[in-house]
Amino acid sequence: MENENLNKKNEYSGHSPAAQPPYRLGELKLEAPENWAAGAPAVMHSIQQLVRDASTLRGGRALFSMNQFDGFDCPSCAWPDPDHDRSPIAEYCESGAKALAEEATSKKIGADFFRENSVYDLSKMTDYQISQLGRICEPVYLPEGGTHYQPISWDNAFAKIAEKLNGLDSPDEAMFYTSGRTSNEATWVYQLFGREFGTNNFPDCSNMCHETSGYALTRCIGFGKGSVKLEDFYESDLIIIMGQNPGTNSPRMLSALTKGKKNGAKIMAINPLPEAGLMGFRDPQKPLALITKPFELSDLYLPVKINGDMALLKALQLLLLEEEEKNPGKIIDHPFITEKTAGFEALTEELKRYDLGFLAEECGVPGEKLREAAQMIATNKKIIICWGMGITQQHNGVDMIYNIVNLLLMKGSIGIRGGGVCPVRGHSNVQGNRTLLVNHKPTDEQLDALEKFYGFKPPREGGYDVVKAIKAMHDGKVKFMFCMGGNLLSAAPDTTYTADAMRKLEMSVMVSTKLNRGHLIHGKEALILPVISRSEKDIVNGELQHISTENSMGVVEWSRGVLEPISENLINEIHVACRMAKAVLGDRSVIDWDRFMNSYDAIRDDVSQCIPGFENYNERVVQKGGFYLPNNPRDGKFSSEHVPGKAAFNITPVPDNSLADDEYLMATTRTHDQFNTVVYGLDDRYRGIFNERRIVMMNEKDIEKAGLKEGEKVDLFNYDDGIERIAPLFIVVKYAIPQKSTMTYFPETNVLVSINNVVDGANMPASKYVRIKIKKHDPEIYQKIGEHIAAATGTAQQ
Ligand SMILES: Nc1nc2c(c(=O)[nH]1)N[C@H]1C(S)=C(S)[C@@H](COP(=O)(O)OP(=O)(O)OC[C@H]3O[C@@H](n4cnc5c(=O)[nH]c(N)nc54)[C@H](O)[C@@H]3O)O[C@H]1N2
Ligand SMILES: Nc1nc2c(c(=O)[nH]1)N[C@H]1C(S)=C(S)[C@@H](COP(=O)(O)OP(=O)(O)OC[C@H]3O[C@@H](n4cnc5c(=O)[nH]c(N)nc54)[C@H](O)[C@@H]3O)O[C@H]1N2
Ligand SMILES: [Mo]
Repeated sequence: MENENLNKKNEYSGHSPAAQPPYRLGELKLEAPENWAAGAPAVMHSIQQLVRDASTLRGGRALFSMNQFDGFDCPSCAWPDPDHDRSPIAEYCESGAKALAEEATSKKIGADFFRENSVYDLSKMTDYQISQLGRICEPVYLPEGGTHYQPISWDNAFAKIAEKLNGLDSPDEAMFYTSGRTSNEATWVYQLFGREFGTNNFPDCSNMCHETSGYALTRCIGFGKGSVKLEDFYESDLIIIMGQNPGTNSPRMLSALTKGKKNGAKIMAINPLPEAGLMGFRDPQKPLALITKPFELSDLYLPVKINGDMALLKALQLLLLEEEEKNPGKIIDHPFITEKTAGFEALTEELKRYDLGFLAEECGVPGEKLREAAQMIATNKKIIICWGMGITQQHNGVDMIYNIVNLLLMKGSIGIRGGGVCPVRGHSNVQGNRTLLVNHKPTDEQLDALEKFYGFKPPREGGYDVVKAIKAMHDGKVKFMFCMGGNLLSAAPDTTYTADAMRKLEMSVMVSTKLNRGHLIHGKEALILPVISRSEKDIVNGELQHISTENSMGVVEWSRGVLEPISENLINEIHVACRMAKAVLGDRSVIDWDRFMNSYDAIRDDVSQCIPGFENYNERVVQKGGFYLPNNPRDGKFSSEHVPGKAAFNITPVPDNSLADDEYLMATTRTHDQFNTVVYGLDDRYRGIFNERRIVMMNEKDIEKAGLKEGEKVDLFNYDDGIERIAPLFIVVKYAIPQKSTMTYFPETNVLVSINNVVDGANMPASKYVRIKIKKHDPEIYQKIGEHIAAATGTAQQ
């Protein structure tokens, strides 16, 4: 083909005929879902993963250093580590082992690979195939109109970036994305550069993840993070887990739940799916546990409909009021409410207008079960509520979190030992990124601190979040995209729209460890800048450096890699940001970037002067267990949007979720074999679904009503904003899920999520609230899907 580069087809405007044969489905295998997580199979899978290729030594050596005092922070999730003294071997889990195997692989790709494979050819691979290629080991550049990435020196790469950035009409025509693996130190220099350059356009993966939590918690209790510590799980009476799948996504949380339960806590799970990790647990690190019975986790499981949580939370509050009437003064903590909160009376009045029958119908959980749940809450005080994406990615997720807080405030359960709010964060340093100002809307105090300390004037206008940034690219307002990690193309909603937006860019720059689809759907010019990973040694001027991260509970700890870097031609993210700053700003800069590059202690010294809570950062971060950042709600101090000094009860509506006969609600979720957009394998072991990811989980009755059969091939559609969005070729799987609720995997169905379907207030994609239609598969459907879309969505398999 004369011009293979998809990017040449920038004129794409809708449907063009598919040029490639359609995606071929794998042979789907179904088994009964598991009712417990971890245990021997998890250990076996960890080991298999680590020996999968010739990287046994790289991976095996690393595993023993993961989450150890002198090792590195696990690159998988943000769950905190228990006291390091207690565990003779590293605290790790199957998901952590997989994440590590993924970055510690000995497979690599460089100039030869890119010479042999055009961007067009690579775009025909599936995400799973792309994930298998290995680490990128030298910087590469795609010139305008080019068909293949070609090698480039680091200096030339930064010169190209400088030329583009300095040629923009305004700094706001650039955006700087961050995925949550970037260290605190890299975060600091990165945002500093962006702000000295002149923009607050710092969209980040939080804008698709826990923005909802930060937004809601800041407004109702005055602080955007969770209030509990790990120890609180050990002392709790009741732990409620809503819209979160710990068995797969934060498996080390299962140890904390088990310990809490052994100390007497009850566990309640609220989820449309009876997830294995909510039902039972075998500790993979305790040999005896592998042969004894699994440990039962949930005492009560409430199979809520998708988005039914609002009605469910209202019902629980209503029932608590009823209980209080029967036992005045025993159920609700009036002294706490009077002293520390505002708005309780108005809430009481409002709740009384609801009828339990209506709420039970709306949430899909029978009244008796709701009463049982309310009893558990009524009779306990030390209550923790944990939540994940099942809550944050709802259009009314902010309202739902207000109601989680309402419940806890009624019980006086925030700011006490064993109780509080626990948004379970995703990426291992997503919380640290935000603390250190990767934030599209920094506060005046934060910017004042930068201005005072460094002496430049940071921009004061709020910047773009993810959804706004994509729209701005689409409208031609953003022309330059820089991504510090991640895979924005596949993580973002409305893949067709997003791909279109990215193809309009003048330049896209991706700082990455491995190849992903985001490198293949690019701006006119594109750069891939490969970096060392967290498990690798970061040596500067002959000295091994450490970086630091903040976990889900606000603990900052150091981390130091142990493996030799996969290639000599990699630099680290700190040097990427500093060298970019030097190339772009030159003599304009008031900051000594070399000082940062020569020693990360210098970065931490600056942070300790600018961000409250980081005093003596360098000394405290190397202490065992790191240090806690300040947290007012944990100390019983609250504030809210309209009432300073007090936490707020909020009144919110129950949404109308009525659906036409042929409509369903769809939530997009993760399999057990992926880390976000990185697909490790094709199995979802705990759910008993093997060898294919293009499946849709449906209730048996819905399958029958729709005239479908299990195993049947279907196409999925969304029609928001009057546009037909198509995800072709899925297999119907019968699953224990409430009627009218369906579940598919992300990123395959992101193409169905409208860019306008967002969480009110937080402006995140509502990826767990998508209206879809399901139709029998039509082989002609590919005529409607141009190769542009196929390349962006991974359906152009050859
Ligand atoms: N192995 C592994 N670990 C990971 C990740 C990974 O991809 N792989 N990703 C990391 C990241 S960035 C994050 S944010 C976290 C994500 O971890 P989770 O928050 O667990 O995210 P999901 O897998 O998307 O699924 C959330 C759960 O929400 C449920 N759900 C869907 N809709 C609803 C609803 O309407 N109501 C309720 N109550 N529940 C609902 C689903 O059934 C599912 O159990 O995990 C982190 N850890
Ligand atoms: N439909 C739907 N969409 C979703 C979600 C959902 O549940 N449903 N979840 C959302 C959530 S919670 C999140 S957090 C986002 C995730 O969005 P992102 O964070 O953007 O995506 P990831 O898949 O985690 O990014 C993977 C890439 O990061 C790079 N990488 C890995 N490690 C490193 C490193 O150490 N340094 C650098 N520079 N690069 C590295 C690799 O090249 C890899 O390909 O997706 C969101 N999108
Ligand atoms: Mo996330």
